[in-house]
Amino acid sequence: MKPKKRVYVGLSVDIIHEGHINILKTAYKYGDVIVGLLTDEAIASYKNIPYLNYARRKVIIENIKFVKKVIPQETLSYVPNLKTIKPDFVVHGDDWKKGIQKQTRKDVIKVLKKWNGKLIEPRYTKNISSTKIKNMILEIGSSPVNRISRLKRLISSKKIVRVLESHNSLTGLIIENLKINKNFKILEFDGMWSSSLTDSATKGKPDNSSLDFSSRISTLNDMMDVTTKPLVFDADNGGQIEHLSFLVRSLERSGVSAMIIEDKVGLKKNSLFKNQSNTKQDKPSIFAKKIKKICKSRQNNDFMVIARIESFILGKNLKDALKRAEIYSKAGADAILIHSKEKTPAQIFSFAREFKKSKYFIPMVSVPSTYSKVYEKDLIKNNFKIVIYANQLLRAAYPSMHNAAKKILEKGRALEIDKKIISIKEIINLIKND
Ligand code: SPV
Ligand code: MG
Repeated sequence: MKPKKRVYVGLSVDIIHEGHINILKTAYKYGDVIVGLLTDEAIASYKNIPYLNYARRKVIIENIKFVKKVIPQETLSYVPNLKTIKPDFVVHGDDWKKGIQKQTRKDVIKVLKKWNGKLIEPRYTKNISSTKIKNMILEIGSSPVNRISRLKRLISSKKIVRVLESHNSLTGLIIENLKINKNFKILEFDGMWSSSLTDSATKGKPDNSSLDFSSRISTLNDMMDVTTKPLVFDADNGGQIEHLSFLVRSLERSGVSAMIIEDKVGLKKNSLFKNQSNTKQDKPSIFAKKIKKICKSRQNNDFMVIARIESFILGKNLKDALKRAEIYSKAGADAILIHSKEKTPAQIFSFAREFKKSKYFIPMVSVPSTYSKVYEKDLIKNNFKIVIYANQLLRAAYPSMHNAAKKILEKGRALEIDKKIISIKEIINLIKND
């Protein structure tokens, strides 16, 4: 008996639908179907991570009668798996002729030629895709539990998790919906940062904790109502240790994925202020107690506590920062934010180099406000896992609003500013109402 032909199908299948079944059924007609199931990391390299993790997706695909075997496809490119398997056929819907997968398709055709393999492209099942179904589900609402865990999953599957400051629902929606295509990849922000600085400024108050946590949580809930992405909460120094468990409970209930606490005491001052006199750093052992308290209070282990080290802000040295990082990590912190107000990332990179060698190493977070020239690719090279763009949306909005107000005063009418601002039609249609 002639051995059966080998058919390769690359799939992500987050949510299985009739389009996938159609592809697998077609593939089955040509021989034994080997599914190269894209790993979470492979998917994260070009779009948002899947709802279901690799292990769960694998169980689903393995149990489809048309499938002989499931193997991991660890890259977006099919080439490494194809070279190993040398299939007689590759089956893929014809939708990849256009758009971001165009290049992947070309590479498949090229490599198949080497052993006379053939590409079969059944007509794409119209009006259905995992992304479409996912968006429909997301619109119905995402549960706080799902949302809390999402940040940890992003950290384990992405090279770097991109977080942008959000100070109200509208900025939350920008972060939620903005997607751009660049180099055959879909780029988007992974989550929101609820910043004490921009939340306070939006309410006309200084960033010195004059905005209490109930007000901060109220803004937070507004944002959570209309978005689904994870949120990282700036909790200043966390307040009194005796009150921390209540704060953790409120944040978890709202679906927050991580809280960041900074190791400063006394009247709070924003870290980017030049003059930090009268600002003191907490004793590492006392701050460690706060971390432990948060770990003990949380109900969901995926709710992360991130310890923010202010040594560099207060003029202390690398040794002090490193000593603290180890103590905080030992106390149970899930990640370390090493803060700096230098113009270059040299300071945080020197910390990263040393901390990486420590047995207490945990993921690192960067906030490139003053060293904004740093590229994400360099943060990745230096082992940073989260980047927080901490204030840019408010800084973008304020000058634009100020200028509009000024122009109306200057001209005695609004016409001159009309061309520079969103139209009435657009603003009416900005928020969906169905
Ligand atoms: C914030 O955005 O409120 C922060 C970061 O805590 S910083 O402004 O740099 O202190
Ligand atoms: Mg802050």
